[in-house]
Amino acid sequence: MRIVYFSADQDADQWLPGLRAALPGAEVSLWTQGTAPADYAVVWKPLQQLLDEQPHLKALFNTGAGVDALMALNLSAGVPVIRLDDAGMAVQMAEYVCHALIRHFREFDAYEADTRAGQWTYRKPRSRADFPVGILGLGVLGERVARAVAQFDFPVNGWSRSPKDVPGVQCYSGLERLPDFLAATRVLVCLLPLTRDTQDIMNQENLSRLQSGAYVINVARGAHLVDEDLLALLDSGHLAGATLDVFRTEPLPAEHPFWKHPKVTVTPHTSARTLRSESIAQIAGKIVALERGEMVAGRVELGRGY
Ligand code: NDP
Ligand code: OXD
Repeated sequence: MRIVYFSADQDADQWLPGLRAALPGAEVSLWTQGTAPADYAVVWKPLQQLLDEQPHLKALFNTGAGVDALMALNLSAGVPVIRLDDAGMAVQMAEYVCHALIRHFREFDAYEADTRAGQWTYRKPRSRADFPVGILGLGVLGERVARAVAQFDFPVNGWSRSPKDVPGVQCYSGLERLPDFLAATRVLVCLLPLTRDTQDIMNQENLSRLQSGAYVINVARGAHLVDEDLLALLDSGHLAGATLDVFRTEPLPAEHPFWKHPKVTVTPHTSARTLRSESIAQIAGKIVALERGEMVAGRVELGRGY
């Protein structure tokens, strides 16, 4: 069996030996222009040329959860695309979102300022009931985050394309229920895939529907958020703040207003990193399963874009 690997950002020196160790019978090589046809490709943000030169793959594995970079290319309809399905990302996402939520809810930024000023100041406790958390996307990551947030007794809402039943979560589905979901939400978390239906979803109209003093946590993709609309609503006071991990242009350009905005926290697309050994183990397990003719989780539906 032949496997080719290509990544725009990951470290091939580590991935190639890892894949070889996990699949000892396979010939694993780095993809370069003109590489012989392979059975499987393992990729992150590949070049169109790789897809054009490898049109008969048994499967194309994406070494991330989001497949928007792949969807922007010309994929051959007959090649199954398989994405990472948790692989250690869900717990990272849960801790990142809970951290951002609790930091905001418990006013840690204000306490930090007091500490710097040498001031011993109590703030009135806030009620969790006044901070309902709404999660856009109740998939592998969104549902894990919803369960983690519910553990802290915040009211939790979730929004997905198809109807769901998640214990402890008020579930909404479909575009027609989006306004109700937003009106019931004070802390908005985005964990949607980036598709033509979800691009720009956090815009002026939708963000204005959130409860007053709302807080936004974007851990999905930068193009879900209309930057200028967020800034205008922060400045008007409708929004209290935002924690943003993903941006339209990454790295975030030095001149972008998010860097210096007092109500915005920026992190460098780090909320849930691809963990190499977990990801290699998952991909190798799926290759073995496919070779046996079995179904595997994480298959992308090309028509819907995720
Ligand atoms: P899933 O595919 O498991 O979940 C996606 C969820 O979004 C599903 O609940 C789906 O609904 C819902 N959804 C999709 N389209 C729509 C729509 N048009 N309207 C309403 N709901 C919709 O993905 P994951 O949870 O694994 O990952 C989510 C995203 O997180 C990734 O696509 C990626 O962009 C981002 N990500 C970011 C990382 C980071 O470091 N910042 C790391 C990893 C992922 P349904 O269940 O009905 O299909
Ligand atoms: C992913 C990511 O989609 O790292 O996995 O953003």
